[in-house]
Amino acid sequence: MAQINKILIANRGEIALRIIRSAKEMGIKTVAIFSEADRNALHVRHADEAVCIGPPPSSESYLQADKIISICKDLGVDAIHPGYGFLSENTDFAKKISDAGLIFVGPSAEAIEVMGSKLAAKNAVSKYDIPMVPGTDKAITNIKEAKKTAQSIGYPILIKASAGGGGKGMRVVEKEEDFEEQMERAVSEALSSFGDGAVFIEKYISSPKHIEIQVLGDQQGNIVYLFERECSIQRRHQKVIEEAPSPVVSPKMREAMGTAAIGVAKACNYYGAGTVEFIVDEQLNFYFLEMNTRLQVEHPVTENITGIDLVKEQIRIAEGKPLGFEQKDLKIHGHSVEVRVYAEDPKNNFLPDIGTLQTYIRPQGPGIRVDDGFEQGMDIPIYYDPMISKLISHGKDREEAIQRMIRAIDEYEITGIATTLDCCKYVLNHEAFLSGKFDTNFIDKHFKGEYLEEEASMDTKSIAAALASHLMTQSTESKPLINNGTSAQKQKSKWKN
Ligand code: MV4
Repeated sequence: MAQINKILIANRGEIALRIIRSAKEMGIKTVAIFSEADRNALHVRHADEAVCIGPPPSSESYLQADKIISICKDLGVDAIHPGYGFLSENTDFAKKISDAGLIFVGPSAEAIEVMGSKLAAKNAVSKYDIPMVPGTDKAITNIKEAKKTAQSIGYPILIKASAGGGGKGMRVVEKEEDFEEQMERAVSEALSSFGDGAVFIEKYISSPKHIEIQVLGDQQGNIVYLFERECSIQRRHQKVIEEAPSPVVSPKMREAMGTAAIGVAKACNYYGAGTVEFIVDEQLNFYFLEMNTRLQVEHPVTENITGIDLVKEQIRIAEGKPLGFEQKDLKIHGHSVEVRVYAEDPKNNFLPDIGTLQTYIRPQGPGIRVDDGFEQGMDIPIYYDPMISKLISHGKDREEAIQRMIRAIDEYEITGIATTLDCCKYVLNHEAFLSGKFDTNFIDKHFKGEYLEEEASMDTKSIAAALASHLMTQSTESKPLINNGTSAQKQKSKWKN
């Protein structure tokens, strides 16, 4: 058993800060790394030590594996937490860390490698009776044979890149005549994007829900599942709203999915925190898609409903400690929702909006958590992910968690940058969302930028009406319509929300 005394966080933004906080609570010293664009970032201020690692582009800073490892040697660091993105699912990085005698806070390099290849993953889990979408389990080499397989599966089918993930390199084929052309495109796309042209086919599930299971495993071979997260509200493979538990998963289905997820984890001798992704069809059949071998952005909703700090568990597991609980000790407590606040303009086709956070006031109150890495006055750098923060609510049931989230969105004041907050509020109020009858097509199907414009002009109308009635009553005691203590800009954002 190895004790971790000093940890380096190979990441930035909200997740770096999130990890620093748990490490501190465990009495572990923290080291931040930062690029020249992040000199004033919160993760730098919160860490015990911080080292500049290079110029702003990720390739010259947060992706510099060798530099990161050499900093660990210089500062007497004994473990590296990779967060999500950047080097978190890089097999070579995990290998280099253990070769340097350091601890990687994550699974083995072998598990990362197997799950990084869709075909290797399918092959690894094949002995575990995991439901999978009908399709091929080998790379396609012969077009004629593949066409026959597609015929027997039935169109539409989906061509996927083995090295792909998160929706990259996928192609839908509606009918046999299109098969060859789409296949050629898929292979060349896979080659240019991943340097690996291996593709396979699956039956295309047209309106799936995306439901994932959080797992935790220790180095002794114990594995538990921490229930599901519903992640169907997404746009262009970027998640927008997540919640736990899922409104459509029954206790029986939960147990079946949990058992399948444990099978997937066992198939690669998994330890650490991991997520097993499933797609769920309209009849609520679930199929294994892939396993993410990292801590995920949406992990806080699971923390809320289980009461478990996933980062602390990751660190304890990396130290070689056995899990301190069993499956039967885990219960679901209430309901939790997360919205991702992106610096994107939903009125302008979600184009990234950069600039300065002129006003930045976080919501507070019961059951609200904000994970962010910014403060008022800071710039959102153009070099990285446009996510400003994650707003997370927790309530006794789904209704309370949603209403609490809407209340918190109204409290959140952000000016200077367009954000996706209004879009999230629109979704949270939508009948299809409230009823749980939604799938991964929700945003495309139900949301248009103009809806927000309409709302804004309605607000203008109601202001005019209030002003008219104010002028007509002319009471000397009446309160001013506009609070002089707040700037006009702040007011505008409040009304817009
Ligand atoms: C699918 C699918 C339909 N049928 N596979 C997209 C991301 C990658 N992890 C797998 N994805 C999908 N695989 C079959 N056989 C539809 C998707 C998909 C999707 C999945 C999860 C969340 C959002 C999605 C959005 C579009 C397509």
